[in-house]
Amino acid sequence: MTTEEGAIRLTEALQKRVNALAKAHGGTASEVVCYLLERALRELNARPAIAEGRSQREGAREDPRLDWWRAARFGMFIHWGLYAIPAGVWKGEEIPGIGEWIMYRARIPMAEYEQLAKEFNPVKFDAAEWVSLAKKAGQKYLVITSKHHDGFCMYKSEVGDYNIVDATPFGRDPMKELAAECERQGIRFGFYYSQTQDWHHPDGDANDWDYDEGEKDFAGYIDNYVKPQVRELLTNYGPTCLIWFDTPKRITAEQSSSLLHLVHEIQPDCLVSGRLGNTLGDYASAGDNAIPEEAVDVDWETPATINDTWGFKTHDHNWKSTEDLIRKLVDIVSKGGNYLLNVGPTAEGVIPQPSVDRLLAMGDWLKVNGEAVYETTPGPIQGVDWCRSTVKPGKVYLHVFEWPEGGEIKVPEIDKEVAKAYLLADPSCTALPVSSDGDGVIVKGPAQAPDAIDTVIVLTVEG
Ligand code: H79
Repeated sequence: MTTEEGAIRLTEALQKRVNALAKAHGGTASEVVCYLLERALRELNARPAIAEGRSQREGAREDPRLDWWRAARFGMFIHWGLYAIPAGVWKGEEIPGIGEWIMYRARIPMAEYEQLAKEFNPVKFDAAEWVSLAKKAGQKYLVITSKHHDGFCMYKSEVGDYNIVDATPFGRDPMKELAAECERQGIRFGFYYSQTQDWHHPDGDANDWDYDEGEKDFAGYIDNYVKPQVRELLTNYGPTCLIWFDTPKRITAEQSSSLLHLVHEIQPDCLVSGRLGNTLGDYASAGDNAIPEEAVDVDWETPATINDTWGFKTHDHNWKSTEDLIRKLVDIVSKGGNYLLNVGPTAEGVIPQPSVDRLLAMGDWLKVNGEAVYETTPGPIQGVDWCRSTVKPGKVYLHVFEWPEGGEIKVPEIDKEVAKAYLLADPSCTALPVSSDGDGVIVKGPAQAPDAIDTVIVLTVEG
C-alpha cells in the first residue's frame, strides 16, 4: 500500500483504538494517526543501525579468525529458493514487499507452497559462472541461502526430504557445486541459514496460518532440526567461512550460545553472523540496507540489495546505479564495515542482467582502486559529505565524491606529515603539488574530476 493511493487502510482493531483516542482527546482520527506516526518515526530514526542484540560478542574484536574477513570488505550474497518461481506474483496478483517473503505475505498454506518444489528445475544454473561473477566483481566471499524462512532446503539434507535433491526434478545439490567452484576460484564460501523462522516446520517460528504459535515446541525444533542441519552444512561442504543466521526473534541466549558452540566445535574457523542473536555473533550485523552514520569500533557488515528485493521478483526494476553502489561500498569501508551485496537468481538459475552489469562495473572500478578498499581501516577524515577516507600503514586514501571546482583539494588537518600525494588511478604515481596552510594541506589535482564516482588520492604519510 502506498500513500499515493490516497487512503491507507487500518485494521479494524486499530480503527477502534484510534477512534477511542480521538474521542478521548477531542481530535480527529487523522490527527491521532499523524501524531502517532510522527512519534514512531522519530523513534525509528533514533535507532542505531546496529541493534544491540546483533552486535559483536565481547572478545571477538581482536580475534585473528576474523582477519581474512576484515581484509575482504566486499562479499556476494545470494538469495535463491522456491520463491524465485512465483517471483512476486501469486495467483495473478502482485504481492508487495520482498520476494522471498511471498509465502508469508500471501499467507500461502504450507501444503500449497510445497508444490512449487515439483516445478523447480534451474537448468541454466552454472556454479562456475556465478563464482566467476563474484570474482570479477572483486568480491572475496560468497554467502548463499541454504534455508530461508520458507524452510525449503537448497542442499541435500538427511533431516527431512523438503530439499532440492529429494523434492525437485532438478535433483542436484547446487551447494556442492558452488562450494567446489569457490574452492577452485579462490573465493570463501558461506551459508545463510534461517535458524528461528521456518514457515514449513510445525515448530519453527512465524507461520501462524497453518499452525498454532502457542502449540509450538520451538526448543525441540532448535535441538532436533536446526542443530542437525547446521551439522550437515558444516560437515558436507568443506571449509565454510561463515554461517549467516538471520532474524533471531524468539531465540534465547542459551539457544544462540549452543548454536555458536556447535559451529565452532565442528569448524573452529567458521564465523557466525551477529544475527545469531543475543550479542553472541563473531561480528556485528547492521540492519538490511542500513549504513551507520559514523565509523563503528566493532567488526560489522551491511547486507544490502541492488534493487529492493532479495529473492528474484519479476516486477522489481528499482536498480541502484553503479555510482550509488560504489559509493555505498566506500562509505561502509570508510566506517570500518563490510558490504555483503545481494543477487537474486531466477528460477532458471540466472542472475538478472542488471545485477551482472553493476557488479562488473564495480569490479572494473575495484581493479584500479581496490588498494584503497581491501585491507583498509577507517581514515582520519570522517563526517564530511564530499569525501571518505581509509588508511593502511604509511598511506591515507582520500575518496573524493564531490570534486572541488578548480581541483584544489583542501584536506583537513591530519596528524601526520604528508610526504607525497598522487592519484591512485595514475600508473606512474606522478606527484601532485602539496602545500599547506594553517588548517591542513592542499593538494592540487586536475581541474576536472578524473573519476566522476570516486577519485582516490593517495597521501603517503610518515610513520
Ligand atoms: O534475507 C533477507 C530478508 O528476507 C530477511 N533479511 C534479509 C537478509 C528479513 N527477514 N525479516 N526481515 C527481513 C524483515 C522483514 C519485514 C517485512 Fe514484512 C517483510 C516487511 C514487509 C515484509 C513482515 C511482513 C513485516 C511486515 C510484513
